[in-house]
Amino acid sequence: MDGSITNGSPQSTSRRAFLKASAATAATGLVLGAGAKEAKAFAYEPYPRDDDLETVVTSCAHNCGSRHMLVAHKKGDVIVRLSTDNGTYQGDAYGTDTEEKPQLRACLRGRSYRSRLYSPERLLYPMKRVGARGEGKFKRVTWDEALSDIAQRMVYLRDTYGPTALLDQSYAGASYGVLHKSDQIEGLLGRFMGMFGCRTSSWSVPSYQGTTFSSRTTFGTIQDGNEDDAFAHSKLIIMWGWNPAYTFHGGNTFYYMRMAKQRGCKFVLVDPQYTDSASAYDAWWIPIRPNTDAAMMAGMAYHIWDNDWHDQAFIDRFVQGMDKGTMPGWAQGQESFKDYIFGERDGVAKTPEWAAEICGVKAEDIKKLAEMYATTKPAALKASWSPGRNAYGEQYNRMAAALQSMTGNIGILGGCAEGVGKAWHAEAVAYPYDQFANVWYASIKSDRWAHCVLNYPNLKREEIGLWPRMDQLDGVAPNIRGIFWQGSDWLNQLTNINKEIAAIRKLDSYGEGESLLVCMDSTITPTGIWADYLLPIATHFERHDVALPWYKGHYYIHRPVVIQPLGESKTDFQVFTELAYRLGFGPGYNPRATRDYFNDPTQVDEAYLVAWWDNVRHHQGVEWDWETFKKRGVYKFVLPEPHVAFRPQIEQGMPFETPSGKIEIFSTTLAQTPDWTRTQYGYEIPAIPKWIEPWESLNHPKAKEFPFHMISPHPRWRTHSIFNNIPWLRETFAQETMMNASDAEKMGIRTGDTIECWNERGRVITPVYVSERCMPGVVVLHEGAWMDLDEDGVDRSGNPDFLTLDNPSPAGAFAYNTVLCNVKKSDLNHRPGWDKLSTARSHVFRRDL
Ligand SMILES: Nc1nc2c(c(=O)[nH]1)N[C@H]1C(S)=C(S)[C@@H](COP(=O)(O)OP(=O)(O)OC[C@H]3O[C@@H](n4cnc5c(=O)[nH]c(N)nc54)[C@H](O)[C@@H]3O)O[C@H]1N2
Ligand SMILES: Nc1nc2c(c(=O)[nH]1)N[C@H]1C(S)=C(S)[C@@H](COP(=O)(O)OP(=O)(O)OC[C@H]3O[C@@H](n4cnc5c(=O)[nH]c(N)nc54)[C@H](O)[C@@H]3O)O[C@H]1N2
Ligand code: SF4
Ligand SMILES: [Mo]
Repeated sequence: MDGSITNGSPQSTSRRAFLKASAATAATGLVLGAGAKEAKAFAYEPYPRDDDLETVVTSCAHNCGSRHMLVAHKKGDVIVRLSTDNGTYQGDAYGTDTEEKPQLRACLRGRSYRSRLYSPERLLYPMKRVGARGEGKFKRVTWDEALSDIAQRMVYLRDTYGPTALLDQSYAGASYGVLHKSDQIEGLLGRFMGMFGCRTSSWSVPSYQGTTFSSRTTFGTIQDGNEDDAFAHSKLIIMWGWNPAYTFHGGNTFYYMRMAKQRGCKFVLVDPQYTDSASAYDAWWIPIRPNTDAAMMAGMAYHIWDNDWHDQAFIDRFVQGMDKGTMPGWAQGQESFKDYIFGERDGVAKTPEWAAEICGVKAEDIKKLAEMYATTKPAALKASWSPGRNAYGEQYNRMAAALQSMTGNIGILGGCAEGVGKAWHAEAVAYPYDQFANVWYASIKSDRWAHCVLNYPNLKREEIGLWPRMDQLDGVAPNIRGIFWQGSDWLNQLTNINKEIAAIRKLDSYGEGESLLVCMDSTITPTGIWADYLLPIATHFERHDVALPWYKGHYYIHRPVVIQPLGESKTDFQVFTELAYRLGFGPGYNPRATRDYFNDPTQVDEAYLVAWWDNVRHHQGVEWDWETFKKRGVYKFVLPEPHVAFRPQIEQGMPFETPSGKIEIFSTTLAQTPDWTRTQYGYEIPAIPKWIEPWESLNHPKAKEFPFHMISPHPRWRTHSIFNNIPWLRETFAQETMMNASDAEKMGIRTGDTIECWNERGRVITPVYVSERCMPGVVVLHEGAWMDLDEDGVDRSGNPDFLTLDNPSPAGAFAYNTVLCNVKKSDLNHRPGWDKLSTARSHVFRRDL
């Protein structure tokens, strides 16, 4: 025992000895015959054999970057094993996996889902808070008690504080399904609160609000994506802040990128860290100072023009405002993009040398990349969302669109116009998506809610991105008194957590009954700990739905009720329907249901889904009926050619969905906005893409005090905060901060030490990983760790959102990656996750408090 703790070798010796012994036993068993146990050569004993199990096709449901098939193997009502697509489920031969119809094979998170489903953190009963908010003390109550009290308090808050008193913080926890949705626009909560007559909605998407703005401004749509198989046809792929080996982005991205590699495609990575995607494809790594991407791209544009490598015919035909000749008549004399790049107005030519000073990339490298991109056809500049999750992130994405346009890489196979990158169109909505969907009485920028609460009523509209309906343009700021978290762990995931906690304290100060916090989730979460009520929600294994692809992919996966809901959990739809009945609008909210829906949703859910499927058959030419789809479990469309965004515009001259019908590098809408204070942005946004200095970066004077730029990418082993409590996954990757070897050496820091990263907003503790894969001056810490504050206000889990800033970028981008901090060694313990604490938190489940 002692030996196995202090030193691994005795353990491994005994493991080897054990294996030897069991091999010997098995061998003897064969020889001995009668009397010994019959050898069936079954590896999984004592687990049930496949023949004893029922096999059910389903899929994951979260905001995880993709959508794959899971196959549940169950005995009775218990899932004993999960596997994934093996090619057979659509009726093909085992192993079928083609370029046109690839398998949808699950990642490590999906495959470990069983341990999340049955985790000790599962919420099984409605819980009511009995301690202070955030203390984590709850008692079990009945559904009736919880829902009566919630309904009563909702009415009181609405009637006392008006139709904006309740804040909708639903988010994409349950996304890319057709019936049980938790998003801000098509979600179940938005419709429920809208019909109730009290809702402040949260506009702006953490993922890519700056990118959305860019895609809409430039192309008039966020459907600017190709299907992933188009990557197989590129000759050059520039992964700009894109790491699909880690951060999933569509169905089978890596498979098609490998095909491209096999066909001779070259790869480049522009990123402060050297990623696994780069090493997989032997990419040329260009380390860049975080948040300076727009400057580097401007330098590339200069070099391309300077050498006449641009595609003038493409520009003249399809683009507005790229140069003087393509400025619209009404804007003659205004600054075009080329004017800006050559410094005609500001006297600053955006040369590669100018850019090199800002972004830390050598001018020769900027030139070399510009040449590669402009002279290799077709080339995919995949400008991912992360560098846009920054102060002025919208400028980076618009600048990328300018490069994609000037090289004529839009609308052609092997090129790339992404952006947001939504590709093939999925029929997305099943439940009644009618005039009551997404009704709001005020809308604020999502991560300014704490600012709104803390400063109410002394707020300027632009401070919180307040966006009342047009007829209420002079509306006042909402007096937020309640929050519903549904499918979101937003207290843990939005920016500047300490400020959010201060906002909750302010709600506390209003007194008992004067505010309401409700968290609907399938597990206890760091957010839930702060709620007054925890409502246990059935997972996607426990309710009926259909899975949609995440941004890319052309298939539908059936998602049956695989097992009965654990404990007393109910679906979100059941809960809102029952609450709606209590509040007087049940039949309107869920027209197909009666009140018995709370007891049994089976028939009603089926009816919604059948209606949806009929729509799919009608619009998308699917030959299968609903029963066949249910039997097979998956329907994969085979497209006649890879889907490429804007092909019809380029090949057939269809107009783009912009005001001018062209790709708008010079934006009609932005140029014609007379008063920025009357938009939800509040601040001026230039009509052409420009480099704008972010409010924190390594070039900022503040870097003297806080010399490290922290970026917080998405973890391979989690979906944001989901799966943080799964020990299997934490065995694969650890929450740690990566820093550069020369920085670490100067500070006497070595791999495995514990460090503190801090700035004026917060402090976090993690182990450190010292590596050359991270450029000097940068630290990398993945988002999504379950916050765990100690009594001194230090977060021991290593959640970067204690350090992020909630200031909005003008177009609404969350500035998650605009963070300066400092680093030092620490004696404090890192606490990797709550499973270590689950006994400490087990009072959550106690009935008798
Ligand atoms: N495994 C996994 N996959 C996911 C998710 C998940 O939680 N886990 N979440 C999904 C969701 S909701 C989203 S929004 C997407 C996010 O997708 P992305 O935004 O593409 O992903 P990130 O992981 O944030 O960042 C990708 C890369 O950008 C780099 N980067 C960060 N800042 C900068 C910068 O300023 N400049 C440059 N050039 N590079 C920078 C990071 O080092 C990282 O390698 O991922 C989706 N996929
Ligand atoms: N520092 C930093 N922070 C970031 C980011 C970053 O890059 N850096 N990225 C941001 C991005 S892009 C995103 S998208 C956000 C994600 O932020 P969140 O959406 O808050 O993150 P998740 O961890 O996915 O939380 C979803 C929650 O929904 C619950 N859930 C799942 N299914 C259901 C359901 O059917 N019903 C209900 N009621 N609940 C359900 C899950 O259990 C989970 O607790 O994080 C953001 N935070
Ligand atoms: S990428 Fe998402 S859908 Fe696919 S297996 Fe992983 S968690 Fe599930
Ligand atoms: Mo996201």
